[in-house]
Amino acid sequence: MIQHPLIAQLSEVIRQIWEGSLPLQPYPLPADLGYVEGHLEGERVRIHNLCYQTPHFRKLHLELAQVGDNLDILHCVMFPRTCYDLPVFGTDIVAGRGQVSAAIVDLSPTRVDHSLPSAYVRDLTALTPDPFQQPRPLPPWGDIFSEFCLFVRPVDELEQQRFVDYVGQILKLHCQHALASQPLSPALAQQHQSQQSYYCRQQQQNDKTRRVLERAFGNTWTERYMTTVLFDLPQT
Ligand code: 18B
Repeated sequence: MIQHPLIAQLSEVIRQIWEGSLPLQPYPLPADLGYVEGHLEGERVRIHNLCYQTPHFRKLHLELAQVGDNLDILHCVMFPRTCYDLPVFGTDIVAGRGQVSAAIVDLSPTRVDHSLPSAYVRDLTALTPDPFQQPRPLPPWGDIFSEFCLFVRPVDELEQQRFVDYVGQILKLHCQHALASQPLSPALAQQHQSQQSYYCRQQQQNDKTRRVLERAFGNTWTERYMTTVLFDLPQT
């Protein structure tokens, strides 16, 4: 199956920005989970993972998944080390039969009061993209996202391009802010740790992700995958 062009394009943008702006080190994924293929009762699922860490990020994860010959998924999360006052960057694109049904991107707060650092608020406000025709409502577990969260079904190539451009811009600004970020006090770091844990536990409740994986890999594997590869909790 050919990758949806929007997914191919965004994965290139993410890799280039990471490589161009961050001091990447390898991240050791469980040995059997870098490339996986499953085909239990439903369709065949193939998953490619790319994973790094840096001084500011405990984990940079880009995952490309293909389900049967009609679902194509890009998943990316940048988990900061909890001693920095940095939000969690996350993006997900789900495309089926040539159509993108979901495109989401956010810089999600890790402060206890759910605010973003003022430099982020300033820059994100300045970058506000032109409106999309089909915004989508967030699911109940989506209380983790910021007021800047963009969740849409892009209706045409123009909107797809607008989405990729926007993700590229906020990813660049996030890398710049991260590189300049100084460590927090241990007491504050602990708050960021518990907020980031909440982010992970909420994401683990995404039944749409879970169902796709369960049909190909079964319940036990999926639980392990969602809690160790996709949304593992930060260490204290
Ligand atoms: N996700 N997504 O990453 N998910 O991982 N995703 C779907 O059109 C996968 C993240 C998010 O409306 C759908 O409804 C699989 C991150 C939200 O109830 C499918 C993987 C974010 C929704 C998948 C994956 C995120 C959503 C349904 C592992 C945000 C809407 C598509 C590779 C930062 C949920 C549709 C709802 C939907 C699947 C968000 C099939 C398998 C990091 C909000």
